[in-house]
Amino acid sequence: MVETDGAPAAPQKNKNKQIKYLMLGCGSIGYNILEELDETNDNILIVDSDQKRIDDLRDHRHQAMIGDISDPLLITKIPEPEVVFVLSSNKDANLAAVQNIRKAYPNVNIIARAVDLFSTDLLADNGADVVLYPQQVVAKSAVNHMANLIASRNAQKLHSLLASWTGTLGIITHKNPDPDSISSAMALSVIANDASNGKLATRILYEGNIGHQENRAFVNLLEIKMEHLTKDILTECNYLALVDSVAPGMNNDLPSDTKINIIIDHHSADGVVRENKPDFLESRPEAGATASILTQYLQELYLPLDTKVATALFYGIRADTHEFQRNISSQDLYNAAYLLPHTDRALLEIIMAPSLSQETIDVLGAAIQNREVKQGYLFSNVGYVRNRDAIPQAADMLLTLEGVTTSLVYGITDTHITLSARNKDIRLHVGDVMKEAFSKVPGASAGGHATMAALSIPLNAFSLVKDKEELLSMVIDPILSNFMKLVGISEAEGDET
Ligand SMILES: [Mn+2]
Repeated sequence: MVETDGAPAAPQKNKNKQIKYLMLGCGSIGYNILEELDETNDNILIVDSDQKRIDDLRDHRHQAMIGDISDPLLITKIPEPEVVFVLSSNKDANLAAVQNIRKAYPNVNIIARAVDLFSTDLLADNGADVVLYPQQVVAKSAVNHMANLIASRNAQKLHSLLASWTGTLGIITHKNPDPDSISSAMALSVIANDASNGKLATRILYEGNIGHQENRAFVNLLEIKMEHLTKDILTECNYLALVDSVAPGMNNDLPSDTKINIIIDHHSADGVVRENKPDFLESRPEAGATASILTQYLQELYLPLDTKVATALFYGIRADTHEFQRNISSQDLYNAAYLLPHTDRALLEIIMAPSLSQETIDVLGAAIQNREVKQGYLFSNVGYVRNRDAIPQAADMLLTLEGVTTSLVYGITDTHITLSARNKDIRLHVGDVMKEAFSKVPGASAGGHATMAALSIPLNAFSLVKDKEELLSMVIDPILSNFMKLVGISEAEGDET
C-alpha cells in the first residue's frame, strides 16, 4: 500500500485528469451500463483484466486500461472518480475492490454487483452504497410488470362491466365507514359514471354510524353524499358493490347470501366461502388500502381527478397505513404521490385536526378522572357512552401520562362492552395478553398488536338491563383481575393514583 501516516493513498499518475465514472470489470452488464449512461467517453474509465475486452473497448473509443481490480495499488494510479461501478463476475475481486476504494475515498459513490445472494450483505457492510444482485433485479422487475399488467386489465374489466349496466349501483362501505371505504366508494362511483355515461346511477351506503369525529369532519368537509342503508334502498339497487370488505357479513351486517356484483378490497379472500360469486372480484392483500387500488384504477383508466376525490383517496391511504408507516408498499406510495398534486392541502389539514365533539370531550374527561394506576398499568372506567370511538382515543391520550406504560380504558354502550388497550412497554404484547385474559368470555372478540388491542363483548340479552354501569362492573371486574394476574400485578401492593 502506498500510504503515509494512515492517510489515503493519493493518485500518482494521471493526477490532473478528471473522470466521473470508474468501471471496475466490464462484462455484459458493464456494456449495458455504458450504453445507458450516454456519457462522453472522457468521463468514463474502465479497468478490466481481459486484454481482448480492453482492445474492444478502445476500438469503441472508450478509455480502458488493463489491471487487476482487486489490487490495492490500482487506485493509486487513477484520479478520484465520483462514482465507481464494481461489476466483475469474481466475488472476491469485487469485495476487495470495494474495500480498497472505500479506504482510499470515503465519499465516493460505490455501486457493486453481487455474484450471489450472500455477498449482497458483505458488499454493503464493506462500503458499497448500492448492491445489485442481477437475478433479483430482473425478478423484481418481472413481478412489478406483472402487477401493473394485472391492475390495468382489472381496471379495464371493471370499466366494461359497469358500461354494460343500467339502473342503480349501491356501493356499500364499512358498517361504520372509515376514510378508506368512503373514498373507495367515491372513486368507484367516478368510474361507474364515466363507464355508463349516465345510464347507471350510484348511491353510497352505510349501515352503522360515522362515529369518529375525524371521519365526520372528513364526510362533512368533502361534502360526501352518503345514505343510511335501508331494506327499501337495497331493493331499489339493481347492483351492489362492496368496497374495503371482501364478502357480505365482513365489515358489514349483510346476510352472507346477499348477491354482490363487485368486490374490491385489500383484505385477503383466502378461506372466504361464497354463496354467490361476484361479477368482479379484486382482493389484493399486498395493497395498504382499498383507496390505493382504486387510485391505480383511476390512473390506468386515465380518468380526470376531481379535487375532492383525490383528497379523499389520499386521506384514505394515509389513514389505513397509519400515516404511511404501516402495511405500506412502494405501489401505495406511488399512488399517494399521484394523488398529492390534486389534493386540497388546506382541507386535509382541517380534517386532520377536527374539533372534538362534546361527548368525546366528556369521555376523555371521565377517563382522566376515573384512572387508577398500578405498576405502570392504567385502568379507567368511563361508564356508559353513546359513542364508542371515544374510548380508543382516551386510551391513546392516557398512555401519554407520565409513568404509564400501558393503558386500558373501558366502557359500555347500548349494545356492547368495549375496552381499548394501548401499550409502549416493549416486553409486553398487549394483544396476546388480552386474547388470553378474555378468551373464556362467551361471544367476546379480543386481540390486536403488541402496542394496541381491543375487546368487544356483545350484550345480547343483557342489553335490556337498565343499570348499564353495574352490568359493566359485573362483567369486566373478573376479567380485569385475570388480566392483572397474567401481567403480574399484585393487587395488594403498588397502588398509586
Ligand atoms: Mn381498508
